[in-house]
Amino acid sequence: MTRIFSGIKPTGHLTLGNYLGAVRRWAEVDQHEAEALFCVVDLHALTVEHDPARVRRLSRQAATLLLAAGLDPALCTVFVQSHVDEHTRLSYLLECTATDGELRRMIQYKEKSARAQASGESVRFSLLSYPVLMAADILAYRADEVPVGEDQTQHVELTRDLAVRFNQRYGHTFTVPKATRPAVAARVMDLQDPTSKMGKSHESGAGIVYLLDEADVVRKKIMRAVTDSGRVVEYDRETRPGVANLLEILAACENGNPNDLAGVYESYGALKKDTAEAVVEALRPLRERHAALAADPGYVDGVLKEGADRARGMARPVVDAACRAMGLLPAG
Ligand code: AQP
Repeated sequence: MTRIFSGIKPTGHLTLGNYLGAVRRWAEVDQHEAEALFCVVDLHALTVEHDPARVRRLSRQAATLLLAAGLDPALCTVFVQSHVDEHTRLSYLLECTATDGELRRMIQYKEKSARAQASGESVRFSLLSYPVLMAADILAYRADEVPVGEDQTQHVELTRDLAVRFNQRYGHTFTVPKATRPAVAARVMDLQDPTSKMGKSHESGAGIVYLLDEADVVRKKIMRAVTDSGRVVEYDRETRPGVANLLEILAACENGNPNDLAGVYESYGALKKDTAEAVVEALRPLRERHAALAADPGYVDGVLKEGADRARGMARPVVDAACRAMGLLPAG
């Protein structure tokens, strides 16, 4: 059976981008068709300025939202990265496999380090090394597939390179995984700046639909989405990124096709109105289940503990094998 691994960073409140680009497919498809592991990758949230109490809160909230979105602990494994030490053990071994040059080529590193430097902040070493930790997250489970949005493709490529290099040098240890992407909404854009990704850690909330936003807030954000001065509804990501983003969001919510939907609308206003309603409806069941689960944190903690136990049982033999392959003396 195909094994799948994917994760979500508790760097902010989960967004519509996370849902349409990743989580919805985990719940609707992946957990049913594969042996799937889904992880709140809390260690990744430490690579930038953060408030410890907030990371803790957001980690539990992210796990709760994953369950609210439909992940079923009877079908898949849901856990928190820092609860399974094998991720950091393997990460070091892979740091000894990766090169400085290939990590400095990562687009996210270039963008985020430039942003940090521009605002006078120091750049943490972990921002450079975290794609290696992400590789460890995936390789520790010998995952075959990694369902991710477009922004993570380069990191999965790095993971593949490290797996191949390690296997060649030290003997076959890891499965070489591949990234898979959703058909639409692989990259949901910020409603106020449709040339940049809707990211949960971005500062301005006006262009970001959070999964826990009230219905009226969602409507307001979408009705105020930046479009352009044209009038004809056309699907063209290059020349009309704002309209294209709305069409993709609507298509994702209705399992439609953005090109076909473009032909249905005669005004931007009508497109926005239908997109807003489609998003409100898509998020309604999730918000309702979240409210019920949030009232029972003991249940969520129990799911995470069981998930971590199961994940550890899968990762430990793989990481032990990697240690032996690299020349480390077994602990006895
Ligand atoms: N806008 C998006 N459109 C489609 N997919 C997206 N994903 C994230 N944003 C979009 C996918 O959601 C999964 C988890 O994402 P993440 O937690 O790794 O990243 P993030 O939500 O983008 O968080 P940040 O902190 O806001 O991100 P960065 O660090 O990029 O600034 C992934 O599968 C991701 O592809």
